[in-house]
Amino acid sequence: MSQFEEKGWVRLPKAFDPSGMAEALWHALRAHGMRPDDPMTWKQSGGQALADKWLTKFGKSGVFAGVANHEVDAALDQLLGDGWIEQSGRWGSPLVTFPTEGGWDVPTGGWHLDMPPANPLSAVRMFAYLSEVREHGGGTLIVEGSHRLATAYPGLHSRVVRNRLSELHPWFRELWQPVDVERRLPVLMDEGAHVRSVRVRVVELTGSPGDVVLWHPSLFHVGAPNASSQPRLMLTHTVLRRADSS
Ligand SMILES: O=C(O)CCC(=O)C(=O)O
Repeated sequence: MSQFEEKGWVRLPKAFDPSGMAEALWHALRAHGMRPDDPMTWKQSGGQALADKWLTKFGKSGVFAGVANHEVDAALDQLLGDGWIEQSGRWGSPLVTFPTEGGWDVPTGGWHLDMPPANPLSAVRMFAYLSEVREHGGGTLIVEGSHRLATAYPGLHSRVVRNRLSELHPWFRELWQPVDVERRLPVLMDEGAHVRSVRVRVVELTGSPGDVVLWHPSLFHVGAPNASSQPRLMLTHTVLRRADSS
């Protein structure tokens, strides 16, 4: 079993040349009053990524098209065969989270799947890193392995799958309705659990400029607080399996 099949994600280190991309993003942020050297101008968004329409539009303007190179294409071929669409040109929506003062934790709410479980794999989700995203620096949290449990609930949406998994195992209840506040983080992030023979664990997707993470659209995930001193700058994008692809 490949890492993607087993854990639901795989990193392509230094997959693209990030030169100039963070600067281009800052150029766009500057036009909306945010400056890299002035934290007073950094917009707060409840600890979550900025969700402004202009930012999404800017991301799809083609300025980040260089992420879609041969290395990333080849990795997508391996996962989806050669029948996929939407990779080139329009990469990708910026994920910008500015530092918050509230400290870092594993959120209880907001965990979701991006697509209902489907077989064969209907899409691949991607993150591309434009800044250094270190531990507790706003990297997305995933429940590694959860895509394999989610396949038992084809076509169902996040809330329903969440309820079913909570009924299935106390580890998921601790994630979403915590009781043991002191031990919650080690239980979720270090110990994990075996559920129906699948190892699950909360993993923080950190990364360096140029890294790409490919991940399963039915992996439980959530945005995390940025407790570092630096803004998190990433991109996200989806490629879809072509309907006529085997
Ligand atoms: O801001 C984040 O890290 C969460 C991103 C997310 O939920 C998504 O891209 O589907």
